[in-house]
Amino acid sequence: MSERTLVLVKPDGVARGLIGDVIARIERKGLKLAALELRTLDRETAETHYAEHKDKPFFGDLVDFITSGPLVAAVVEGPNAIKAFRQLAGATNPVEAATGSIRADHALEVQNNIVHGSDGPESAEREIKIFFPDRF
Ligand code: DAT
Ligand code: MG
Repeated sequence: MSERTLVLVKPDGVARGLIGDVIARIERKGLKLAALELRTLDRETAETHYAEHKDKPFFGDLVDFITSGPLVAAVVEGPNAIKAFRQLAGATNPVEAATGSIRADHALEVQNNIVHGSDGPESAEREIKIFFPDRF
């Protein structure tokens, strides 16, 4: 069954010229782009997107980071899109991510880990509404 997930190429990925690499991996996997946009988040949108982490010690730094420059927001769809993209991304901490994943190939530290992907159907629906409120 086809499903949708929200993917971000975070400001570090954009600044390092990795938009094309991330999109190429999505396409190579067989997933489809249903929406794609470059934008810079305001703090309120960033805080809403990362609301589940609001009580964590790293929340302030996370919001600073995700609002620090342009990012790419995408809706990606296909069979098992949520898990499929999480597999492409690799584990949150790049030094624990599977060899060959985006985070393992391109990152060293947990905050600057290049991409975001929704972690389940409810978060996907919630996050897609934040980024593309009128389109899905
Ligand atoms: P993921 O992005 O793999 O879904 P998450 O939802 O647990 O991971 O955390 C969201 C982001 O917050 C993550 O991509 C990077 C940052 N983060 C997570 N744990 C962190 C930590 N211990 N220190 C600093 N940043 C952290
Ligand atoms: Mg998460």
